[in-house]
Amino acid sequence: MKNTKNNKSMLAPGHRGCAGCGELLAARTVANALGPNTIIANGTGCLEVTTTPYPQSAWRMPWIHSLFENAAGVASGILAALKQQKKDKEIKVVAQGGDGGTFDIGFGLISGMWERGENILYVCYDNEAYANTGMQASGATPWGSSTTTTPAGEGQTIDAIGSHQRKKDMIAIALAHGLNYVAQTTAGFLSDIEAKVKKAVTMEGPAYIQIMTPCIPGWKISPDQTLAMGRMAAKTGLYPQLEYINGELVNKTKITKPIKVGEYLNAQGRFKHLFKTEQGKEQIKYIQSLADANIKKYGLDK
Ligand SMILES: Cc1ncc(C[n+]2csc(CCOP(=O)(O)OP(=O)(O)O)c2C)c(N)n1
Ligand SMILES: [Mg+2]
Repeated sequence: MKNTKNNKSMLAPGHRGCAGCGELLAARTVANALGPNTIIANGTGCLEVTTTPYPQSAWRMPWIHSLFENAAGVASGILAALKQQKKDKEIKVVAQGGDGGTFDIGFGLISGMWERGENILYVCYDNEAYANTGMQASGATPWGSSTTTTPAGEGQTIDAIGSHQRKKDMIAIALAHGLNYVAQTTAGFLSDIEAKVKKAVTMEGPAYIQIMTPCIPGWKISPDQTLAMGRMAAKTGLYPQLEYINGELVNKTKITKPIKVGEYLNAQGRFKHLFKTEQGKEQIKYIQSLADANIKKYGLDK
């Protein structure tokens, strides 16, 4: 067995995340890419709850949790204090949280932090629902997903398909704030996460990285499917790997042979109901049209 004392990972093993958790895998990759001269402000959610059961912490770096909604506000305060001490050039401030904390509940403070142009990296771990409290739908929940607040049902009403709200386009919202660095990737590509974090910290001003992180119980997948789901999400076109610098799309990972969304959806329990009814099958066609639109919008086939 590995001696954990010699394990230099910034996020130690032995935390309470589910086996195969995409969020923990991505967070460890982010933390290792950031290194020790970093202070992280974390919103409430699975990432916080599983890594810091009081009085323990799995973080081998300065890390603070205050409330669900205020990771960005806490990060702004930390940066102000570092500036006062003239340490803001040597220590990187990072705020992070889940999709609920980012797309919905913490959004006001994130928008303010971006508006102020502060030199803070924000990382969103997007498992497409409020996972920590039992998988309620968030602004990041995709069309057709069954969650505890949008449960799939019987019959022909639109409610039977699960969520029938479009996923909020946070990448476009981040770009609209004029951020210098905006990127998207998934937990299926750990070296891509690492490269994007390392790039983001070289940029002056606010930066945003959004990482799709498959959730074992919430997506009703097995622990060995995390990487495959992350990769498939990108390769369908539903969750492309993108990198914007100064508002320009400078990097996109090409999709030469797109995977059909049906293959991706059928692998997950949260979409299983769509395959059982005619109405559901219509939704699969609609979800395919969303993936196709992304491929066109970002020129992923070129
Ligand atoms: C103001 C406030 N509202 C609700 C909660 C309850 N709550 C804690 S964690 C959580 C879900 C977090 O979801 P997300 O941000 O997507 O992170 P995940 O757990 O999915 O990683 C909720 C609703 C809270 N702690 N504070
Ligand atoms: Mg979530």
